[in-house]
Amino acid sequence: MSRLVVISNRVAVPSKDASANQGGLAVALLSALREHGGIWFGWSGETTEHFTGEIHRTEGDGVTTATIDLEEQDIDEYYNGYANRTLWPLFHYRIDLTEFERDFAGGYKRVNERFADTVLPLVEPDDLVWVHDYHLIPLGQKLRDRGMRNRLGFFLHTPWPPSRLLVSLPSHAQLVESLFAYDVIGFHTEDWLDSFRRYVVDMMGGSLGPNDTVTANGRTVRAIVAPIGIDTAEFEATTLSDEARFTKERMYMSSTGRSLIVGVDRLDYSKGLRERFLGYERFLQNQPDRRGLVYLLQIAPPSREKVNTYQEIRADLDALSGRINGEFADMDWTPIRYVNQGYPRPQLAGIYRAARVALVTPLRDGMNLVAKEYVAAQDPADPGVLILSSFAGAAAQMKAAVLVNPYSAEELADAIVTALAMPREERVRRWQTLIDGVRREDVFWWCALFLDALEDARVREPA
Ligand code: GDG
Repeated sequence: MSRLVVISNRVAVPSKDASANQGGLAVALLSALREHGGIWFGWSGETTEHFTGEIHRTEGDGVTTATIDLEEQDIDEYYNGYANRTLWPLFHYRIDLTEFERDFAGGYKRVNERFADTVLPLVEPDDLVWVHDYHLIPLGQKLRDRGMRNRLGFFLHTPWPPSRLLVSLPSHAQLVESLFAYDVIGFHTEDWLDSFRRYVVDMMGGSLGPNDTVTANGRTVRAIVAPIGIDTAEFEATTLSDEARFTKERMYMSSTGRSLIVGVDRLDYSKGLRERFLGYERFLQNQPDRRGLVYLLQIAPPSREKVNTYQEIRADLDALSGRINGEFADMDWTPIRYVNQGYPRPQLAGIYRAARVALVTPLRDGMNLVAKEYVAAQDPADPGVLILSSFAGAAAQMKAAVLVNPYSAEELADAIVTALAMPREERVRRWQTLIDGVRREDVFWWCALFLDALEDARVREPA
């Protein structure tokens, strides 16, 4: 079996501690690394005055991590700049928030080159190399420029935008062209893959071939759909842990007789939090009899705090939740508990389990793992109801959820009414369909799907 080299912006630290705050992606990639042997390479999260390319290595639990420090300017231009002020909003269809700065593009190129220069000596000829996400799209090309012949894969965790939006990026042509340096590229859904294919055909004069291949400028790449899942077995077990049960009881005791509606999202404009609050407000307006019988717990740990739009959305949500609470709260009832902190995973599992309804209503999302975690945390005999945005990648697999248009306050309000009133039989029926999918297509299935495709690719001939 070939060794695996995973490259992503940040690296997860291997840990034997099951309660460690590791997301499903980290768990899956670490287990693939354990199985194949190999290295996880990325930015350390630390800054250095002058970039040296010095590699910090850790070995632990069968996995080697290798990280580098970046300069302050790199972080401003590459991470906070091109990745999170240019590509992230653009890929989430928010051209109004997209910033086009030459310095950002320069920093993006520089850091991708720095990654290529430093990781190259760590890679052995037969290794599989798997690059992750929008931070590192051109990395494959940079590695090929330096003579790498390995099988190279790329996975995009965000949506791929329609060509009409993508062409607003000044260097869209180079960006897409650079993807042809890979052997396999993966997207979460048919929709994102379809947008990519259309760009190749319409904008590059490329063509589609058999076996998911896409050809342009004399290069062929396999472009596949590989929807990510969660570590379902682990999450189901976590839900039954003492810490999760205790948290569930704590939730019940803090709100006797009231139904919990939960939202869990990184504080990000793509997650539709503003629209969600407005939908919930509409529900309170339309349903005076239900006031006092429900409450919304929105967990929203801040992210990307150096980026202006994130500071703005935070201020906006502070004001909006305050206004809604001011208008509807009673002496013994607060309609929205809005919390800007994260909780350990077992507590999160307990909160999901206590919730009658989950509101997962992003305006645009590559996949959305919260939807899957919520399903995995339910009591099979009395499950809650998932309200899911049709614009999340997860909607393609989770059609048994109550699907909504997250922009419509009326639709959100109606969906909450439907969910709260849904008879147990129907809840069980929908949940069973959902959990079957979440169990079958878990994160290990995803990892194997992608790596099998990559193993099938051929090592390149010497140039
Ligand atoms: C990107 C794509 C795609 C959240 N709050 C807490 C907490 N979380 C965890 C959730 C979940 C993860 O963070 C969020 O994952 P999502 O998938 O919802 O969203 P992104 O962070 O935007 O991820 C997305 C994903 O990549 C994978 O490809 O699905 O579309 O945007 O696991 O549970 N975890 C803990 N405490 C919290 O308070 N422990």
